[in-house]
Amino acid sequence: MSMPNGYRNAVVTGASRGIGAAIARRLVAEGMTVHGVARSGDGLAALAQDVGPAFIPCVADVRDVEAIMARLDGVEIDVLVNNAGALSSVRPLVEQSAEETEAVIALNLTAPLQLMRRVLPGMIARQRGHVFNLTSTAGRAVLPGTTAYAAAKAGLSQACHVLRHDLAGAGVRLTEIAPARVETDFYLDSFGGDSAGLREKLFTTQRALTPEDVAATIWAALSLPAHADISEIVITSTDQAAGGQVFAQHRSS
Ligand code: NJP
Repeated sequence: MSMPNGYRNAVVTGASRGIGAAIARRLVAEGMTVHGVARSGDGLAALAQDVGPAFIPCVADVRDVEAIMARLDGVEIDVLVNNAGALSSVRPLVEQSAEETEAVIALNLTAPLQLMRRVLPGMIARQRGHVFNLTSTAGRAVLPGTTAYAAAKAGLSQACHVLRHDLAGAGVRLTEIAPARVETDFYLDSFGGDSAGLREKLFTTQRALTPEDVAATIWAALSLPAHADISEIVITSTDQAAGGQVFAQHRSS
């Protein structure tokens, strides 16, 4: 299978489940070799078993960028998807511990910046590459209880705007994807409590996006001609508006 723009190797962070696993699965299906980063070896191994040898597990904490780069030594990375992220808890900033606030920023903002800092020089030298940063509608709308997470995602979004100046003329593309609600375990971890009830409310009574919708969006941007660079995409389900502040009750046809 010939890849668009000669891209062969991708790195997807947070590939053990959810959106990252769907992206990895899609890129492998389209013919790419995907290095999937996450802390959970079991999740990555299960995906490798399912999709085959073109998916290569890289068990690492995304905050340890040098460990990841050591594992990827010699790989010409054409596509980087900074997807690993977490909301942590949903509560006022003053109720978070100092450690929790710091961890949210380290995961959602510092790690993607550090990974881009290390991966972009190779892309620029080869004049070939595409970086995706998964941000959030929480970085654009006001969702109470998400102060540190929203700040990290808004910060990553602004970093993309500034980085595009550095990248102008380099032949390297940079796309921010800001999804609204996607059906993964993301919220279940953050809200705690009755996960079956929460799942019913978040994903059935109100319709959400699927991880595959986000993977298809990434593929659509990737498969454009190399000079066409989509800067940002906000994607929501048709039942959602205003960055998650408004949900219509789902009306099935
Ligand atoms: O999250 P989830 P999603 N080092 O919880 C990994 C954004 N987003 O797929 O390490 C390395 O199902 C974790 O693996 P593990 C969101 O902010 C989502 O929904 O094994 N990896 C797992 O693979 C995030 O940026 C929604 O625990 C680490 C993955 O990250 C992206 O979309 C809405 C790690 C998380 O899987 C994917 O979220 C929105 C670490 N330190 C934005 N920590 C949504 N779902 O509705 C975590 O606006 N991971």
